Amino acid sequence: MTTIAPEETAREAVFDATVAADERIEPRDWMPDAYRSSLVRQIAQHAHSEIIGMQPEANWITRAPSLRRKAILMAKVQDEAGHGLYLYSAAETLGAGRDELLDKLHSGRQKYSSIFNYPTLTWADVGAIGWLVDGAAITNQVPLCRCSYGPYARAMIRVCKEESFHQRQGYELLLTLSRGTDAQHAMAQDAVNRWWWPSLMMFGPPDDESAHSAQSMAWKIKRHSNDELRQRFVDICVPQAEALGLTLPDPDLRWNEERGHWDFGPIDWAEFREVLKGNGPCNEERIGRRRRAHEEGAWVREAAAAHAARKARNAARTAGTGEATR
Ligand code: FAQ
Repeated sequence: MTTIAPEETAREAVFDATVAADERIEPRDWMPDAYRSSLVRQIAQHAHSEIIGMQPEANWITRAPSLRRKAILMAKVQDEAGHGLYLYSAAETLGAGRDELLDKLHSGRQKYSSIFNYPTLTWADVGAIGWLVDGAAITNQVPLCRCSYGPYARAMIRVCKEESFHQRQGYELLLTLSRGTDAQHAMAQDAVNRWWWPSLMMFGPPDDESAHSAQSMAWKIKRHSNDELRQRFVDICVPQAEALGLTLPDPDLRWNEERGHWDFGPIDWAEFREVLKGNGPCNEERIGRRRRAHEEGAWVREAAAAHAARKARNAARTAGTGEATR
C-alpha cells in the first residue's frame, strides 16, 4: 500500500480550496499531475487548432475581391497565429515546450480541431468561417476566460476580443453576399450549408461520450458541457441566420417552448469520428502543409538561436572585460 505524505495532502487541500473559491491556480502553485497533463492536452490542441486554422482562410488571401477584404483577411489570419503563440506560451508555463508540442502535432500524437479539415471552396467560405467557426470558438472560449488555470484564462480574454472582431467580419461579409446578386446569395447559402454541421461538431462529442468533461468541469477548466455550449450556439445562430436572409440546413430546427431552446436534428457523429481518425477531406493536406512550413522555417529558428547565442557570448565578454565584440 502506498502512503501519502502529510505535505502532499496539505498541498492537495490548498489546490482544492483554491479551485473551490474560484481563484486561479498559477504556474508556481502545486497542482495534481493529472490536472497539469489535462491542461497541456487541451491547451496544446487549442494552440494547434489556431495555427492549422490559418490554412483554410489563407487560401483566399490572394483572391480576396477587394483591397479592403484582403487587408481584413490578412489581419485575421495573422491574429490566429498570435493566438497560437499565446497558447503555446500558456502551455510552456506548465513545462510543455513548444518544440515538444509541435513534434506531437506533426507526428499525429496530438489533435487539432476537426473543423479545419474541411475545404474552403468559394470566397463565401471566408464569411461562413468568420460567422460560424469563430462564433462557435467564442461560445466555447468565453467561459474559458474563467478557467481555473491563470495563464490560460488570461490568454482567453484577449483571444475572445479578437475572435469577436473575426465573427463580425464574417457576418458582415455574408450579409453583403446575401444582399448581392442571386449568384452571390446562392454562394453564401452554399457555404453556410457546408459549414453548419461541422461547426456543431467543434463543441466535441455528446456529453455521454465525452471522456474528459466530468473531470475538467470538477477542476473548473471547463465551465459548461459540450452539449450545453452547442445548444447555446444554435440558439444564437438561428435568429442571426434569419437576419442574414439565409437558412440553416436542418429540417428539424424548431423552437421548443417548453425547453426555451431550439431543437435541432441529429449530428453525424460517424463523420466526426472519421475526421478525428485522419480521414476528413483535408486532413492530409493540412498536416502535410504544416510539416513543410516547419521544415522550411528551420533556417529561421537556427539563425535566431545563433543570434541569441552570440548576444549571450558578447554579454558575458562585456561583463568580463568591459568590451563588446562583433
Ligand atoms: N476536434 O472528452 P472530450 C478556433 C477530442 S479554435 C478534434 O469532450 P474535452 C479559432 C478531445 O480532444 C478551435 N478533437 O474532450 C479559430 C478528446 O481527445 P483526446 C479549437 C476533438 O477536451 C477560428 C476526445 O475528442 N478550440 O476555432 C474535438 O473535454 C477560425 C474526447 O472529447 C479549442 O480547442 C474536435 N472538435 O472537450 C482559428 C477550445 N472535440 O484529447 C482559425 C479549447 C473533442 O483525449 C480560424 N478546447 N475532441 O485525445 C475545449 O474547449 C475542449 O478541449 C473541447 C473538447 C470542447 C474541444
